[in-house]
Amino acid sequence: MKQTAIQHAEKIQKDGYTLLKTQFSAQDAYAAIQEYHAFTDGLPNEVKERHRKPDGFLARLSNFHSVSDALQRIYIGSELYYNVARLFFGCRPPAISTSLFFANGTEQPIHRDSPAFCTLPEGEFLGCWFALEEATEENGALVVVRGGHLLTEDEFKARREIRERIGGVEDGGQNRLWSEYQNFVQETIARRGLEAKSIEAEVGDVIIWHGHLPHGGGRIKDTSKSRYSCVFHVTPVGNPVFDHKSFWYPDEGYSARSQDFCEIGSSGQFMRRSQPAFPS
Ligand SMILES: O=C(O)CCC(=O)C(=O)O
Ligand SMILES: [Fe+2]
Repeated sequence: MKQTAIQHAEKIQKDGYTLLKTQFSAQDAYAAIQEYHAFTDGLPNEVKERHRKPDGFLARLSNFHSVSDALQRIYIGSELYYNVARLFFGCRPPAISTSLFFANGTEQPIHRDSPAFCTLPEGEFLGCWFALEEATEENGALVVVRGGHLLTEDEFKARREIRERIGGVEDGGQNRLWSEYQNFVQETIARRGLEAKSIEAEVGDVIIWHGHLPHGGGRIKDTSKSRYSCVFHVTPVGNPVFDHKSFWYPDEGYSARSQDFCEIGSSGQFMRRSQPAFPS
């Protein structure tokens, strides 16, 4: 039976994620992949080589949606996604804060995105992953820890302990804080006996995860295979989003990302103004 928007929003609250089947066409997915190739082919060789990974694919590209008509079409055409996100945000419309475009699976260890998308109040963030190609055991499906977003009992104590041990966010501190935090998340999951499970997806599917949901990229059996996908990081329109500095030092007065939003076409939906880039 088809689930309604409210059932999906409830599932995100309860389980930390939900899967929306077939929200856009394979044709639009193909168009987005073609646009990605046109864009990356046009980059200077030196830039491409700098961002090429050992597996031959380019590293993740942020904010490609800002210049891709096909990605914008896919995003605004997904009505169920919009209704679910809107309900989740207490009836405030979602807007794209940033996005990441992946050409293949990531094999990212289990982590929470929350240090990178720090909101006030916390948790006003959803990761919305759009499958431009199927994602399976072969090319690395997404992995989620159901219910792991609710494990918050030691949260502030652990953050303080890590912060005091590592120190500031400069000179590589940011990366060490990130990995220590993710170690804490993984240890908490293990202690509570939760297990990661993989979610296979078909082209056109959308997986939405809660900002605190531990998730990652599953093992890739065949590393020659692509797994095109785009994940939109969305927040309620106009809600300030801070980065890791505020996550770790909330009272230091670090400023939020720019609050310059523009309409996506004439859809009545919004995205933060941005440019594609390879994040470091
Ligand atoms: O695509 C994946 O394998 C993981 C992506 C991810 O963790 C993210 O974008 O936050
Ligand atoms: Fe993530």
